[in-house]
Amino acid sequence: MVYQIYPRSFQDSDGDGIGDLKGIRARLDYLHDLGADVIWLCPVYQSPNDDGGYDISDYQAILPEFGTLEDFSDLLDGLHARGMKLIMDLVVNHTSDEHPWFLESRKGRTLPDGTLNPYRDYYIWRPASEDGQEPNNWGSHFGGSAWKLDPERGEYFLHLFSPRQPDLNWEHPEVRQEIYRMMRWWLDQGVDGFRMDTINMLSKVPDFPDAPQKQDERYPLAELHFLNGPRLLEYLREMRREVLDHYDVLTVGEAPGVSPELGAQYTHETEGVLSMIFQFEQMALDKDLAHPTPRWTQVPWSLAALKEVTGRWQHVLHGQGWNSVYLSNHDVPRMVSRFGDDGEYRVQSAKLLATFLHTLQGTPYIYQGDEIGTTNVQFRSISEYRDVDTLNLWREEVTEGGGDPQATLERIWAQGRDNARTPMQWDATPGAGFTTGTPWIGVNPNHTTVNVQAALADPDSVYWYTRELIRLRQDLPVIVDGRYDLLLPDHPQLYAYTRTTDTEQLLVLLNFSREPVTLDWPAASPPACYRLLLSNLAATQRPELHLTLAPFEARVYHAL
Ligand code: TEU
Repeated sequence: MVYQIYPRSFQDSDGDGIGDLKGIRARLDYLHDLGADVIWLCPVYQSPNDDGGYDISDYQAILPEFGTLEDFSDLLDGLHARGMKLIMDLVVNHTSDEHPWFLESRKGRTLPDGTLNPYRDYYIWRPASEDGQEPNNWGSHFGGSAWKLDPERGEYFLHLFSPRQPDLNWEHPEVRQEIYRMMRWWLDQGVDGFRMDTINMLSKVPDFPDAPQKQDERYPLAELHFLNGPRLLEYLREMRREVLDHYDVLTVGEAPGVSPELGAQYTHETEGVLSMIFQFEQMALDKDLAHPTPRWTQVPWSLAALKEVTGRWQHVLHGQGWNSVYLSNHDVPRMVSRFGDDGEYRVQSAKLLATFLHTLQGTPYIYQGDEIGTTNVQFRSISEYRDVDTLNLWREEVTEGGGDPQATLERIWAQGRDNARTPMQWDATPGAGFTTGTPWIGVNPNHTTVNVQAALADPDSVYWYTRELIRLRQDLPVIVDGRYDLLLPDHPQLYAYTRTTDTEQLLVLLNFSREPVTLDWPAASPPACYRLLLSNLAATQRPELHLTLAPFEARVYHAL
């Protein structure tokens, strides 16, 4: 299991309201007890923090708010001493606009003394279009054009994310070598791998054509022209040859817009370029892809679509590549609020989602706080939000667009990235045990009841159930190796599947609804062969032929 830490929100050790490396170190026993094998640490590098540290100005320095390189190596030692590993966030599609490479690059093609600027091609520069506009119609992920005119250089630079995150020019061999040097440096410090941010955006279609427009979008997202681009595999193979092959590393690439077939190719055990990828299909289930504006409009997701997406990835990667299994991270709403029920059935549905994640084929990921069923937050005022994407949306729609503030706020409540970034809820004290000072972003008011201390004290909590699932996966090879087969494909409430090897079978029954489900025994073998391994409710040990599953009930049976 990989446990994801968003350091700014995990644990503050010095009362400045910002989580830090010493804070994480103080919680290593908690992570170890839960059963984390690997920690994925979101960026801790030097950064102006325009985008939560995904805008790096020095790849080989730690942001002072988080600590020092010494604190980092203490953390690494503490993890290794407990048999855990650490993967760093590798953000190399772009840097901060305060990175020295960018400061040099914007000086122009030639320097005042007439020599060629060695950094001139480190970023993607283009002149204005013939009519004096941006070079093309590409939009940024965070709204608006993906191009910004730099007054110093007199040209536009590409930024697929914020204007403070200029895209590096991977076509330039020296840029690639700089990145490989930096990666080797971290691996030589003892880190165990990388989570690679937006890794399939590195190669852009060279002539930068306009993107097709949906609706009346002024600046469409040009995924067609920058996802899985023409030279991507070449770059990743080179990275593997120059860096990764020389170390024992785990890599997971963030890769929206990848099909299972491509995913199998990227993660193939011998021919692949990465250990795993994060695919995004289940993250799109509640989005209306045909109508991208207004941004963050949520539509109901369907269980049929979840089954379809999951099944495709489970089948195509089986024996070919390796899945990463996740329903949440620092960019998306809390999984229990999005795919479960964060009211009456919070505990039950959080356990059901955990059952799903920990019984599929692939490596399960836990985002900090999901192990106690942390929920979305509803701040009353935009002034309480911190995320650049959220604040841009507000500016576009409300401040500049004159739209209805309440309507935008409600979409932020449902979809905003700050849902995942409120401080870790350790206890019921005013700072939630996260800080003794003023937290950089508000604590979710429900921390008085939803917190680690309460979860540890309650044998029926999401925490203890998740821990049991983690142990189960370690004990049962069928969870790692078994083939996935869907049962009752058309059932509107129940998600039922088996995992099968030559010697074992697992049967998973998940009632993804607020209504009870009654059914006949769905699997081939008679119930007597099956032993109930786990349930999020007190279920019968000897399953009957007719089953009734309560709302959000999950059961895992095992047959030898
Ligand atoms: O996210 C990039 C990414 O692929 C998603 O933001 C995706 O584009 C979006 O959800 C689609 O709607 C990574 C980081 O995880 C994120 O925190 C950063 O802001 C971003 O890259 C830029 O570095």
